[in-house]
Amino acid sequence: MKSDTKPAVCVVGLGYIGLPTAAVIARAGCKVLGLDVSQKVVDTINRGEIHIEEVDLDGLVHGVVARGLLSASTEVAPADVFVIAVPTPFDKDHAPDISYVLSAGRTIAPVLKQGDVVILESTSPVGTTEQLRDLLAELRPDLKVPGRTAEIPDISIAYCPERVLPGRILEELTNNDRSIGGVTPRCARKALAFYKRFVRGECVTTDARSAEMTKLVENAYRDVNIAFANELSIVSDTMGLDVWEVIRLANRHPRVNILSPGPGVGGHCIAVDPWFIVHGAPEQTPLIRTARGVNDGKMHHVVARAEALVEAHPKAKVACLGLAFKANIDDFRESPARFVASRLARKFGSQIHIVEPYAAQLPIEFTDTGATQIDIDDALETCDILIVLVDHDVFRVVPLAERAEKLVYDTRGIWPDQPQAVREQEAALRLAS
Ligand code: SAJ
Repeated sequence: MKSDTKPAVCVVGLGYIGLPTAAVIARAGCKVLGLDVSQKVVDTINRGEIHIEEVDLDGLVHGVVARGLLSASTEVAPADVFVIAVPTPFDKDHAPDISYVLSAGRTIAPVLKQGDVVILESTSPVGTTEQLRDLLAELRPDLKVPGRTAEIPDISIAYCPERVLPGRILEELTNNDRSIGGVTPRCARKALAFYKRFVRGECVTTDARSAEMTKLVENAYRDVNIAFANELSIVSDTMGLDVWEVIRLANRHPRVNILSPGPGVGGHCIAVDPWFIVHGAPEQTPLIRTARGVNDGKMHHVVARAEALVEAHPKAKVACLGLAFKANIDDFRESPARFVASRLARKFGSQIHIVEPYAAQLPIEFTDTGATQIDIDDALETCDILIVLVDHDVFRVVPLAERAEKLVYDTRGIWPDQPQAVREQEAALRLAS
C-alpha cells in the first residue's frame, strides 16, 4: 500500500461499532467492504439502510453506499487494512470470551498479503492482540508476522480500542483521541497512518498490551465512580436524605465531581469490561470487583423500594418510565431499567404500565405478565405512581404542573422540583376515586 493511495479496507463485524466505523472510513474516501455473518444485516446495508439506531447514521450509510464506497458481504475479500470490531462477551463466570475475535482472524487469514495492516478494535483482555498474531502466524506460515521474526514483517498488527459513546458515535469516532497499540512500534506507526485518515482527535501510539488495558481501565474507572454515587444513594435512602441535593452541594467543591446514581449500570461495556481486569488479576482487584457488586446491587435495591411503594398502594396505576440502558437510545441490552420494570410486571401484572418511546413493543419477558405499553401522555393522564427508570429527554421535559399530583420514585433525579419525590413512601397518594 503506497501512502498516497487510499487503502481498501475490510471491517469485520457490522454492529454498533463496526458499521459506524465502516461508514466513517468510507466517508474519508476509502473503499470499504463490511463483513458480517448475518445475511440480513448485509442485505440491509447494501440497500443503503441500517439495522441499528444511531444519530445521523442512516444518512451517512445511505450516502456512502450510494457513492459505491461502502458495501457489505458475508464473504471476505482481499484488502489493505482489516479492522476487527466483533463482540467480546463474558461467560457465566465472568471469563472473557474472545472466540469471535479468533474467528475473525480465521476469516481474514486466507486473504492476507504482504503489506496488510490488521487492527483489533474489540474490547479485549490483555494479551488478545498477541493471541490474534499467533493465530495468524499459525494459519499463514508463509507470512513473517511482527514480534516473531527478526526481519521486517510482512504484515502489521495493532490494537486500537473504540471509545465512543452510544448516541454520539459519529461525532466521537472522528473527534476522540485514540490509543494505538502496536505489537511492535512499526505496527503502531502503520496503524497510526491509517487512523489519521479519518480521526481528528490526537492518535497516541503505545504497545498493544497497554492499549488493551487502557480500554478496560477507562470503563472500570467509570464503573467504580458510578458505584460510589449508587452507594451514596442507598445510604441517603436509609438516612432519609435527598442524594441529589447532597451530590449537588458536594460537587460545588472544586475537586469533587460525583457522578449520578441510577437504577444500576447497564449496557455491554461498563458492566462487562471491569470483569476482564478482575479475571486477569483476581487477587489484586477487590475495589473493581466490589464496585461491580454495588452497581448490580443497586438494581435490587430499586426493585425492593419500588415493590414496597406499589404494595402500599394496591389500587394505584403505576407507570415505569423507560426500559433502555440509558437516555435517548433504543438499546435495551443489560438494562437495569428493563430488569426493574420486568420484575414489577411479573409481580403486579396489569397494575404496571410501561412507557418506552424507543421500543415498538415490549421485550419478550413482559409477555403474559399483564403489563401494557402506554405513551407518556397516557401515563401522565391516567397513572398515579411514576417510577422514573431512564432519563430520556421526553421524560425530563415534563413540566411540574403535569406531575405535581403524582407519587414519584425518581431513580435518575430528573425532576428535582417534584414535591414528594424523595419520601414518597410516607406521602399521601391521591388515588383517582
Ligand atoms: N450511568 C450512571 N451514572 C452516571 C453515568 C452513567 O448510572 O453518572 C449509567 C448509565 O445510565 C448506563 C451505564 O452507566 O446504564 C453506562 O452508560 P455510559 O453512558 O456511562 O457509558 P456507555 O456504556 O454508553 O459507554 C461507555 C463509555 N465509556 C466511558 O465513558 C469510560 C464509552 O466511551 C465507551 O466507548 C463504551 O462504554 C464502550 O464501548 O466501551
